[in-house]
Amino acid sequence: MTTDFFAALAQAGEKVEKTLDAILSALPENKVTEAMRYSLMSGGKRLRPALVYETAKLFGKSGGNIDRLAAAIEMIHTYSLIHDDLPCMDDDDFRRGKPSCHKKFGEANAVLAGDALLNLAAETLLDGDFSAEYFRAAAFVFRCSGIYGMVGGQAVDIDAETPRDFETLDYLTENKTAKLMMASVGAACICCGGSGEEFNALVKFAENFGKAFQAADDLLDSAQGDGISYVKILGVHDTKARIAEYNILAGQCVKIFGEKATFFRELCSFNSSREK
Ligand code: GRG
Repeated sequence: MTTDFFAALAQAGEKVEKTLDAILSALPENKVTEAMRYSLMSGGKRLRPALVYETAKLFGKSGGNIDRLAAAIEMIHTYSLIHDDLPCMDDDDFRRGKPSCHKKFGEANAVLAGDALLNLAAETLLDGDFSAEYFRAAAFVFRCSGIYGMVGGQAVDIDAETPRDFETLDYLTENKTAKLMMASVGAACICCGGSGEEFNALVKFAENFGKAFQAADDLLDSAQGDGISYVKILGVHDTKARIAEYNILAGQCVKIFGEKATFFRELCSFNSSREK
């Protein structure tokens, strides 16, 4: 990866944190808002905001609506992590090396913090400068994060009767993990007036990148738990081969953007070598 790649990632992090901080500062002070801040500002990689900002850059765009998209998607991502860590889901005591939200604030506050973040994501987007494109972009974000997307994937994941085969793994990875990345590039593309061809290319990139991302996550997670994972179904060797295949497919998707898509290509290399 080049220094430009890391600079772009850091810049996306700074920008989204500025927006998030401004939104959080206006909230009333209580245990739930403390829990929201704790989870939102605790060292996430900010990959989804980076996908939003870098997509906008492909079209030479930036501005308030793009900031809102990046912040809203990071809120949805954070709510999903808070709820996923709860005892009734994955039951994780730690997140990003710190006590998970419910361990620090108790289960009731963690449930409400997640709920409030999802709601705040909607409020943030509804606060935007509306155009027909912006409306379609916001609708795409919520389509990708609900039962047709992230929640739908999680529903299959937690169902003990789900067949433990590759087809199921592929379905739930596309929904649970990739859909929010597809939302990031797709919504930004719509917002910036991208063509249908550009939208399809970016969303397909994010689908392949998201699958590679989940497979890399499974390789990093030595615990593996009870759920379904690439390593359990394919083994370590074939999981690595899959990641390489997804990276190639992802790279092909963004070819139409030529040199401008360097960030997207480097993101795939970053994923293959990441340690967290
Ligand atoms: C509870 C509705 C609901 C959904 C939960 C996203 C999710 C579905 C569960 C989280 C656990 C998990 C393994 C999700 C897959 C996606 C993933 C690898 C998330 C972690 O994303 P990163 O690495 O997180 O971008 P950071 O910490 O960098 O923000």
